[in-house]
Amino acid sequence: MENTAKPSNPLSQKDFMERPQLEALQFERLQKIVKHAYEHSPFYTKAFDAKGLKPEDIRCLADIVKLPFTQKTDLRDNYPYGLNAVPRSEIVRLHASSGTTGKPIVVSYTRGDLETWSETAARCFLMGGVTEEDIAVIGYGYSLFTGGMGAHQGMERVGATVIPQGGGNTEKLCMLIQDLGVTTICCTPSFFIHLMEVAEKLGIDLRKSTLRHGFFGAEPWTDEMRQRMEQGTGIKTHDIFGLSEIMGPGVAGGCDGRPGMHIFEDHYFPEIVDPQTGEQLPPGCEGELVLTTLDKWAMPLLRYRTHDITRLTYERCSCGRTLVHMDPIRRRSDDMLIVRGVNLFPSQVEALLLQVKGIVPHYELVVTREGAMDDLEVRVEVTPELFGDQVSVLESLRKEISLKIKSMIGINAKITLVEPGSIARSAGKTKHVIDKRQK
Ligand code: DLL
Repeated sequence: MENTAKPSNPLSQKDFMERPQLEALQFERLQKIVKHAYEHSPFYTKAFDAKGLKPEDIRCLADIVKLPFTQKTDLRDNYPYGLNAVPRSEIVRLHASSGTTGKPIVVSYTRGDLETWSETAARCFLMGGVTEEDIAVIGYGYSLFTGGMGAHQGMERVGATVIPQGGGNTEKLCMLIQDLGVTTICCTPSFFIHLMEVAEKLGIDLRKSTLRHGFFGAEPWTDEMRQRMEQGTGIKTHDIFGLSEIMGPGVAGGCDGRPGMHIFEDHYFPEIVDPQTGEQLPPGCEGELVLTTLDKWAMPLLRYRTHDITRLTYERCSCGRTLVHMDPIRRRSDDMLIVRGVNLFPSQVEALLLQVKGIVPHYELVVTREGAMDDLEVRVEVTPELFGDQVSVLESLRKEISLKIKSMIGINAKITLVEPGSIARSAGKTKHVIDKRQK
């Protein structure tokens, strides 16, 4: 049965707009942002001119298909500020995420953009039932990564009491949950399962704790993980989705109705396209999610190819929301790996390896899952001269690579130096990734 009762919080009421009203708002915002991008970002001026397109050519929402796509490579090629459409003085925050090679991609926000971001993150938490009575611990990293700050702002906007713990430090987190009466946790799903294991070892029964909600995202997770988390702790789990390029966590969030999430379409306009041809697909078809930021002023992104594979449905949800529903995201159309919530591309590791003397460009990344935590092993060949060298030389080489990966990508990887010629060669596309995690 459909739930028609709208929540009292004015922010959440935006989730229930009738579709004609929502679409009118989307169109009004689309026209404004397209004009803004064209007039203020040389990147878009060039891209529009190349297509012979003017902002006035966007006469209805369906005209969005006339706009050029944007890609991660556009951000990389125009690093760091090339897509910006406001003067630097209006930018109040920068974050960054993994690029496909050495440099990260940088994203900029105006004060208004941060407002929008906290609004949609807050709507996500409100959808999950968080109120100002809640005490929320943030277990996403506070860094260039958008997870920590994004969840923090959203929780503050709801009015919950926020504990900015950040990633890691599991034992301390267990203590905080117990001592401070934490009711809500935001972290990656794999980290939460790790937390459950640590709590058990410490003799802490999370079922008897005050914890009642968890908002998990930044990486794919399965129904089996959901069941394990809910049964093991008695909490209610909620999915939260987002990406740095578009904003950060809170582009979409899960309701109680069914698996998957609602996209906050009044700010982020979604399409599904065929990943091969780029052709827009009708509602209900599985394909690549493409997002347009309708009112992000510092760095507008038009038709951004997320590479996330999903499906959208527009029927009103059993929770009563009119917002489009997106299936849980379980896979991507590119080779980006997410290991412990950290994004990484094989090409990025390759670029780092090639900076190291004595390394040859034959490598593979082996991802495994021990319990709930992902592990990354980088197996890489060394030159024949080095391979015959002393153990201490090889050991310092291993350390050098490990440090580079830790500092540039932010992940502790096991480095295995292997004999020259031992990594399989291929005549076609080389397979650099062996992902042994269960899908
Ligand atoms: O992961 C933002 C975020 C932080 C979302 C905290 C949720 C919670 P990026 O580092 O730019 O941003 O990575 C974005 O992560 O394109 C998806 O492939 C994946 N992803 C994010 N949330 C989910 C989710 C943050 N709930 C990339 N389910 C995206 C599956 C997710 N995949």
